[in-house]
Amino acid sequence: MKIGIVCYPTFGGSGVVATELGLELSKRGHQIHFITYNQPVRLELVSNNVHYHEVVVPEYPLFHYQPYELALSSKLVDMVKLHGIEILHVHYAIPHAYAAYMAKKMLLEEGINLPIVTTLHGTDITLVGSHPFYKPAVTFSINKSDAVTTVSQSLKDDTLRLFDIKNNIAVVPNFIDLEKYNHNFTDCQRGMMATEDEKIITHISNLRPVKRVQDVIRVFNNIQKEIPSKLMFIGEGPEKEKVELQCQKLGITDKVVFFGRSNEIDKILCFTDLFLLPSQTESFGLVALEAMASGVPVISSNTGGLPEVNIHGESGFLSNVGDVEDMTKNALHILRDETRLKTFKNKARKEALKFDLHAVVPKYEAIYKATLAKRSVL
Ligand code: GMT
Repeated sequence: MKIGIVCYPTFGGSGVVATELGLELSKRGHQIHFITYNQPVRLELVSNNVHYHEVVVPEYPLFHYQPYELALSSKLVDMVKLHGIEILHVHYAIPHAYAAYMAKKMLLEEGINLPIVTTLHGTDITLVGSHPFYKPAVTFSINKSDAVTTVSQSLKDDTLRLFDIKNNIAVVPNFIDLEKYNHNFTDCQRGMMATEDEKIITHISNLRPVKRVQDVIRVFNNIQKEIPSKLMFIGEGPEKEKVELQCQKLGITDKVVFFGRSNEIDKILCFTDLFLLPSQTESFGLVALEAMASGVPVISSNTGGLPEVNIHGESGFLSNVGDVEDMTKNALHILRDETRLKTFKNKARKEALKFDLHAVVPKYEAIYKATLAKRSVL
């Protein structure tokens, strides 16, 4: 199949999933066309089956807001015609599903029926999409998609609760390339980050308020009072300054390593003992799965799709949002006993196996095939 993929090219989970999906589909013989405003961060153009087409929005002084949707839908029309793209998979409803619908309408005028598959990722529904300013357009674009998927059952439930949806929604969970995270612990260069007796705790996110990064620091501060440890803090975002200040106030700056954005999270997870994800809301928590695939137990909140990924008492523990004391208690329970820590590490990896990309990617292929088949009888 010739498949167009529209996504955000940044470090966000939706862009990562879209990129990994495209790369795996290309290995399975499909021709993939990424159409977005920058080359996706995890995209290495090493295969002749993978193409990247940049959407350029020309600046014009009259526009207070540059019209990205317009540029994207025009680019989609051009690329579909030029490369014979048969199906379009858009990740994140805003504004991708909307732009895709416009492109579909324009192409219909030329006798081309382009099916649209929309994958909802989380904040496009739970935080942004349901805002009254966007809701009518988001509802419309979801209902006009030829197929709709969500990354967890929880996100499907939220979508049906928040919007008037006429379409079927299939749940296709996020997935992971387990091979990439199958490292030998002795190769990790752990010694560069911590001493023998220190435990390594990690948090990775885009440091937006929804990630509750101050809770990460509170939990870590409690842990390090009991057990010598270091915190690896990866990501950039609006809460970073507050976190730096919080660390100064608590006097733990020397125990926290700020990495900024990183493309090497597999290397960091390799030497990590415990992962913290206390988010306010999380439709899936791809980063928790990445940690688990590295054999790292997860202490997270029990919100959204997280309980579908992080299994309480198996791959880690779940606590109510904001319950720093419970998260601390659970973290210490895992870290205090070497045998228990090892058991949790093994179980985290075992739970991650359920999300192997070889099991999940065929589900998307099946959706493409069914959607294309439906189109031919229209
Ligand atoms: O988590 C983020 O801040 C990024 C965001 C995105 O849209 O890229 O992630 C969402 O999609 C990911 C991939 O499906 C999910 O794993 C995240 O849980 C989800 N984030 C939220 O729901 C807050």
